[in-house]
Amino acid sequence: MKIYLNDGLVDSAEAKVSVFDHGLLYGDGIFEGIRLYDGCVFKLDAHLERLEYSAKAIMLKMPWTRQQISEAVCETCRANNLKDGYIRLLVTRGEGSLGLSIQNCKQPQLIIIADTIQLYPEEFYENGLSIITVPTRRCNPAALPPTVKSLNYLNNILAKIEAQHLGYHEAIMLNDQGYVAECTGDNVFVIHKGELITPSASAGALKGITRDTALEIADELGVPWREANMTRYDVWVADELFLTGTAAEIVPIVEVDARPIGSGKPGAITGRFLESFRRRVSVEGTML
Ligand code: PXG
Repeated sequence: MKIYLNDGLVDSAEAKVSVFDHGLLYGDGIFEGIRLYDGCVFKLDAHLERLEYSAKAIMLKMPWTRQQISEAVCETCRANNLKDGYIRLLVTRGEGSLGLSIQNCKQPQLIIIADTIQLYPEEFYENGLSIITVPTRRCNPAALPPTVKSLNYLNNILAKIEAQHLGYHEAIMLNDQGYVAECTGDNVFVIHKGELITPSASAGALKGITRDTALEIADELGVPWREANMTRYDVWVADELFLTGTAAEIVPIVEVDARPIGSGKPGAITGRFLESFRRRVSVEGTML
């Protein structure tokens, strides 16, 4: 497998970073997870814009232009003969010293991995997924803005561990005020009385690229939508619920905290969103 490292492709065995890289020492860096569908990179520009915003927020100066990174992503996919897959793009603060100071971090590292993807089984889309709320909370935005897609995913990982210990694949995370923020790697949407509702970024949601696509689909389908604070109660009494994410796409949720959602079967509106999403990925994107 070929990996893109800083300024070109190297063999995966040669793709190495320093043990003094602040990405490793402190989770000091940012990343994107991107999908390749039938030779087209889905919403590449939106992912690279989010990457630039994350970099700006953590004061990491990237020495590459958007065009350079965009070409590097496509080059990595081509070099690995991929038509469908998952692209993990990381930018670390680079090699520094053992202190927190970034003064010695002179050279950010760009890593692009393009591989095949382990998808959720089709059964999750047909029958829906059961999830629970876990105790680990999303970070308070004043501590670390959840809109920054940083390499520090410990709170999401703890939430995932809590869910998996109880036999669940995904979990709802609340923010520090007790409102629903999102799931460990997916955004949350509720459908209630024909209206689509999702937590805002200020409630601790990542501005998901798939989330944005779901809002575009809502406009296309004429489904009214709004961002709002949601309690667990709002989730339990929803008519339909679904999650969005690059890996998951749009997954229907049929049970939360042992309460069936709606009829306990994937909802009809959710089905229309998933259909529209799958149509979009086959016609949109940056061609390799
Ligand atoms: N919230 C969080 C916290 C995420 O990490 C999403 C929402 C969905 O955003 P997109 O842009 O993908 O629609 C994400 C991104 C994994 C994995 O292994 C998933 C994400 C990130 C890292 C790993 O499942 N999802």
